[in-house]
Amino acid sequence: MRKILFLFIFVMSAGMFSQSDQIALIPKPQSLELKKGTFKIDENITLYFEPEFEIAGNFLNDFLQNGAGFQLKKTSEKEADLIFKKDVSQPSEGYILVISNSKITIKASDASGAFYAVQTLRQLLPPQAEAKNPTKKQSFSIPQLTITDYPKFQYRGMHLDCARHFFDKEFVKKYIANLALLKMNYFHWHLTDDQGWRIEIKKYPELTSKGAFREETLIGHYNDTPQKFDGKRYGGFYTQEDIKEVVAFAAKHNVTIIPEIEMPGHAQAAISAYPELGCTGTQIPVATTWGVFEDIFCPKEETFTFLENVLSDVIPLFPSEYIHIGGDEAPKLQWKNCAHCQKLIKDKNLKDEHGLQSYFIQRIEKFVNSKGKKIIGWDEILEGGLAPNATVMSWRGMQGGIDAAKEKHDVIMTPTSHSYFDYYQSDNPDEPLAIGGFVPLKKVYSFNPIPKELNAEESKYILGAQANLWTEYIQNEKQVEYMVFPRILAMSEVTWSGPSENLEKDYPDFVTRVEAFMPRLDSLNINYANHLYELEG
Ligand code: TNX
Repeated sequence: MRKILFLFIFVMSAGMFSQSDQIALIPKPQSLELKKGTFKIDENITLYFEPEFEIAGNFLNDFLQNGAGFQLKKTSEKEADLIFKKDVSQPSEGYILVISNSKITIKASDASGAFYAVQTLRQLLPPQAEAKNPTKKQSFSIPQLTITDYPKFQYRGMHLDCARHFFDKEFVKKYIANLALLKMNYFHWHLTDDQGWRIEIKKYPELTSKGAFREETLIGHYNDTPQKFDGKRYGGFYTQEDIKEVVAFAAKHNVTIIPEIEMPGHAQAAISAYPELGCTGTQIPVATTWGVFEDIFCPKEETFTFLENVLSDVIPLFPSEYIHIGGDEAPKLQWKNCAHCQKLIKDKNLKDEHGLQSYFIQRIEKFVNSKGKKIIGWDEILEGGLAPNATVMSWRGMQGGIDAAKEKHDVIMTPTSHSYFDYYQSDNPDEPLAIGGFVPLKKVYSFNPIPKELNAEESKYILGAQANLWTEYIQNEKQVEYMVFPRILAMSEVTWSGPSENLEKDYPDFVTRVEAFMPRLDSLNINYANHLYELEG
């Protein structure tokens, strides 16, 4: 009944989508005008693209090769049936896709726009086109239409914590490919934490030989009694060759990878490998439980040298203009008890340990800026004074982002309330164990990254939003996907199409498209949660 009602509302409110079985575009384009008739894509269709649109053109041909068993033959602009045309009047990352009875024309002003036109074209093909290696050549009929589209936000991100649990490079590539399908453009790769250091650093081999492995893992809730350990040595890391491979893969998917190297907190794995980086100098193990730990980097010269050497190794691996330096959850007890830290506070005329953290981050920022890159930090970097060029990721709610925007700093919104996909998505008692919060699909869909506290001028500093997947309780790939899908579909629509202005109307329409999208997720072999869309959260 619910389904019929949704379909009814859907057809009434968006006549353009009346072929809902076929058209389930996510994120929803800014405008879509459906025409009568279809266009047949088969091996006789020819292709033209300018060199600037090579990534998009190649993606389309690789996609068709895999899913339909043929490629489009390249020909001249005049003769081609499917052409990519440069059109400087299109907005950044935007495109126009026109499918007529005889031609497909894609117009874009930049490579991203052309790439996203291809993702839309891909979603117009039936889900079977996503399945790999057909036994015989396929052909597909797609509707004639005109789509005019562009993103509301320039930053549309998804995060994955590969430190608490390790996911191999093949899975990370699949994760990135799925972002591309949804027109998301940033992958925030959480590479270091208390429970594991996951990126090879040539100068410091013990970061990975020791710091990438822990003796055993806590299973069960923070408050479970008795707590249990699984008794298994656990770990893994990415070599620099692995990283290069993933970065190259991301580039072909128009995704920028932002690496995160955590400091000064969440550093226990690094300190376990090199105890001199801590304030106590004692040998500690890689953490085996979850939470926030007292052992953090000590603001000594040798620590700064270490971090600068690490960053010098990391920066050339990633084309991203941003490097994420963490900055969250750094307890200050050890800095309170460390004579060197107290002397530094006095010498540099700092207010207290928060001032010292600000000094720490600013020093790192200077170094990162000197390499031509910008830092992003979690909202704790506001405490004690922001580093001059830092972008703030607001996670403990929206307030950090509001404060940063008022100080004219760029902001990425990632509040726990709407974008923590490690939180429960349903109230079903059979849900797999998760961290305590509750973020159902509708809650994600209701997200507006622009807080009402900001005026139009200040709102410009909100670059966009990101969902985070922390993996304390997420032990395998299937569970990663279960937590991410379908909630990421909502985040993609919020950040690309824009926040809903009429939830009661838009949400049922979205859910109908989510349901129609599921066969595509099946074809892509993605595990997803397919229940309880009504929860308000
Ligand atoms: C807080 S979000 C953290 C992470 C945890 C997460 C669990 C942030 C900057 N820090 O270290 O994994 O909560 O939800």
